[in-house]
Amino acid sequence: MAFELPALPYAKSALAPHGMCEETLELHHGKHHQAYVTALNGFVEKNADLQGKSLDDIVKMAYNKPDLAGVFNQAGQHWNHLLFWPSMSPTDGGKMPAKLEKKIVEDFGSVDDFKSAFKTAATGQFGSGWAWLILTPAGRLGVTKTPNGVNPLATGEGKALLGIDVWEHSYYLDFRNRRPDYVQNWLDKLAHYAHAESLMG
Ligand code: MN3
Repeated sequence: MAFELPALPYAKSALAPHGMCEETLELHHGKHHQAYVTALNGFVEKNADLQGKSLDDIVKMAYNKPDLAGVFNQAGQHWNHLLFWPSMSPTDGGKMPAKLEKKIVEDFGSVDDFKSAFKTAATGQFGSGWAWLILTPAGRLGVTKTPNGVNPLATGEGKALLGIDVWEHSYYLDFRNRRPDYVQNWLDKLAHYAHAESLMG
């Protein structure tokens, strides 16, 4: 069973009023994410060890394995984008639901402190990568950043609840080189906190 590119959970133009234009989503979802899926399927076709494995299993088995570095990059990026698309919402972007807010206040002090920590991680990731809101194995919320295609499933840091793509392809058409503005806008207008809350369990 080959891996597939899922449809976006909203129209390609739906995020434009909130700072992510249709062309960004057209290229990012239709070209970049599709390319990761296509390349991953190419690796699986040629490697019997990968066949029949779930995406989670491939991410975990390929992480930090030099002979599977190419596989990891594609599998990791497919996994990351599967969380990225529902991490944004055209209708609920920026709206903080009560249960998540309570937990954020417990673990970060305030919503502003959480946003500040997340922004520091997302802007501090040198080069391409991701920043994440995670639920640690100890049951606390945390913020972490990862390079390239790495994610919290691979590192074992925790369960990813929300993920922002800080590769330049994610923001260059809308914000050019201004990554801090992209991240701030994302937290305030795009981030789908209700989806993050639904993953807390
Ligand atoms: Mn991307």
